[in-house]
Amino acid sequence: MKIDVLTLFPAMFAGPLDESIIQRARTNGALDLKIHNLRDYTHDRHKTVDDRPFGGGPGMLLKPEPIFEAVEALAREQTRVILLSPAGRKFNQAIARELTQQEHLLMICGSYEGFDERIREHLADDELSIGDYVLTNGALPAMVIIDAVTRLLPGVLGDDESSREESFSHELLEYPHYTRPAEFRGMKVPEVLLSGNHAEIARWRAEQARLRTKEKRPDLLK
Ligand code: 9D3
Repeated sequence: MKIDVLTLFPAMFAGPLDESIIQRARTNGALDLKIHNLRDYTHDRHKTVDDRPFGGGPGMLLKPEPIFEAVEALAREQTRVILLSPAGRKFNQAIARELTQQEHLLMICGSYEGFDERIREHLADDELSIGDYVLTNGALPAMVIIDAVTRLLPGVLGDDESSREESFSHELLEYPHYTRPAEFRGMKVPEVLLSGNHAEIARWRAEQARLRTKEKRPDLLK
């Protein structure tokens, strides 16, 4: 999958996507990620990306010209153009799975300044938020979505990670896990896990997953 990101803060992307599973996906070719500075699509001396709202009021807006030019330079026929903003539909695992079906994503990060509405109306195929809290810009949300989508791409997780993914994709919280030692500072691993009785262990785990979900995330059971 190819992902292009348009942002005012390209330096924020150095680090989080250069480690671990995402870095492996990039080196093995599953993910082709490019970060673009919105200011590179301006033409004036001051590299202006924003302006004051018509009709007055506080704050500034991202102006249409640099964003239209960037999308015209970066998007192709099969590109899904995604605006990141607090007003978008809320990102979740189902949307992550849906996005894995796209050949090319172009993610446009908002800043604390909103978008001129014509960007939303004429460029965006989709508008996403990562949750109901206020961030300073859309760079972290873009990285969150890239991380969630990339790990689902074919060949990115190893066989072991993939089968764990499948066995936990039935939308409950996980049961409690323990490793050695069987007793640590007086804290004991539940006896059933040491019993060797696999049917009983499976029953205990299923029960724990249900209890834990009911306690911490009752919304998942509805
Ligand atoms: C709260 C009123 N606004 C400020 C003038 C709107 C606003 C616009 C842009 C507030 C924050 C931002 C910056 N955030 C994002 O661009 C953003 C975001 C977020 O803040 N929370 C969750 N998901 C996302 S996706 C993009």
